[in-house]
Amino acid sequence: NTKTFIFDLDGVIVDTARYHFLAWQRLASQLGIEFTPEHNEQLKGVSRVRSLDLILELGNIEASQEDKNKWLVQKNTEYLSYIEEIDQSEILPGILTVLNYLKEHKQNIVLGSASKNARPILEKTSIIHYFDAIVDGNDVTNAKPDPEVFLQGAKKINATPTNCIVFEDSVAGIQAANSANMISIGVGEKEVLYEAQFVFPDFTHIDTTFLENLVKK
Ligand code: G16
Ligand code: MG
Repeated sequence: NTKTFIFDLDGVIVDTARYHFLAWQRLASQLGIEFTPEHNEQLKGVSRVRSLDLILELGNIEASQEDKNKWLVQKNTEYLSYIEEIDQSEILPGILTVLNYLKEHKQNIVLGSASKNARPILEKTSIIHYFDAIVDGNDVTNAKPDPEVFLQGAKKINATPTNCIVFEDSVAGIQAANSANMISIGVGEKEVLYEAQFVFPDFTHIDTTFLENLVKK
């Protein structure tokens, strides 16, 4: 039995969600907008452009395209400075065990991320070789909750969506997986990710019996 396991990047494989938050928070405070971790939940998995729009809506700010472009560059420059020196130590607990298990059992491993910075992160953390296919923010036109990123991932290795399993830390990502007709597994808080078919606090709670059952299904 071969299944396709699709991993989100930020907040699932690496602890970069907090860097996105810090960079957005800096911009928001500069614009006089209060931006809390609760607000940030809605930005997770959402594209850079859409994230800025959500923050501006929060502060009731209408801006010119020129200003928006400037702020997008500013946010990304700050984010890049955080990830510049990222290494294996920022891989989230339990991830390598799960990736190794799936590789040993000849399962497909795919990346489905909204980030345009996904490839350099996979390279710097030395895990890019695990992935049979990579779909990121440079490939898709419709951001999560649209299922495009996951459907493209499945297509790249000729997998049927119902044979795909998605790991996600964001509400938008879980909704994307569900509308792609894939099995959705939330990594994070049950209260936030209640739309997922399964939720685990982190990958150390996902044991091999659970994975084995997904493969057999
Ligand atoms: C990620 C993050 C989002 C971020 C988006 C775009 O997606 O969760 O917060 O806004 O990518 O990232 P970038 O600005 O680097 O292109 P994911 O899908 O990996 O969680
Ligand atoms: Mg994420």
